[in-house]
Amino acid sequence: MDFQDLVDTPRKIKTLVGTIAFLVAFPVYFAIMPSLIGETGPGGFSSSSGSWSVAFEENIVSLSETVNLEDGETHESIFEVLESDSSVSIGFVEIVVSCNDNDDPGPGFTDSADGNSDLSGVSGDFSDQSASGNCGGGDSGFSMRWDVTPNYSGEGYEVEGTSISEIESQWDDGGFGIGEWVVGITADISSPPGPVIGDIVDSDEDFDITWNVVYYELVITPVFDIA
Ligand SMILES: [Ca+2]
Ligand SMILES: [Ca+2]
Repeated sequence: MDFQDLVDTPRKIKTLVGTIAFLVAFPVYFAIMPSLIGETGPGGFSSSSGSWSVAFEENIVSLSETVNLEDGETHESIFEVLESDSSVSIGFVEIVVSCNDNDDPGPGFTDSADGNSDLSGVSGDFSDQSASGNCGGGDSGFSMRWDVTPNYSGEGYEVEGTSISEIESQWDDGGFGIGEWVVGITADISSPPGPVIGDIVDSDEDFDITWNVVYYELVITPVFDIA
């Protein structure tokens, strides 16, 4: 096939022009690509300073259960946090326990609960927490929260004079927080004396338990000042 065969119809000319354009564009494309995907190290896109908008795309996984406890009884609530994609980090893990004691005929004798965590089955170095709360009034029950990514808020922001890799290293869960999060909840039931001696007016309480793990992906986009 000589050159004449390649260009003897308009269709062949178009194909040839397209092929040449691609052959020219191809090396240019691959020359630019590394700096676009930010894998070139110093001098690349990811380490260059600039103005960035940082956002957190969150995905919350929850577990809820309700348990009924008698005085002094303990329920171990277990929340299994699973590993995600490498691009996904854990912001925080929390447990919220609520209760509302309306078993007593008058004021006082409000039930309460204590919580104690056991994080021995969780990867990373998290401090155990204790909390307690009354089952009544405006602020019933108790909650606990552990930041797996330090100082995680999920609030987006803009930042200047830093690089993508610096932002990424700031928001990092270190691969921790995976495993079994356990909190033991112990009820303290308070009951007024019954009309008949030995009668118990209030013998138990319901506790609503909700666990949340907030996963997030960082979304970093350049900010261009248009003068
Ligand atoms: Ca009570
Ligand atoms: Ca009760």
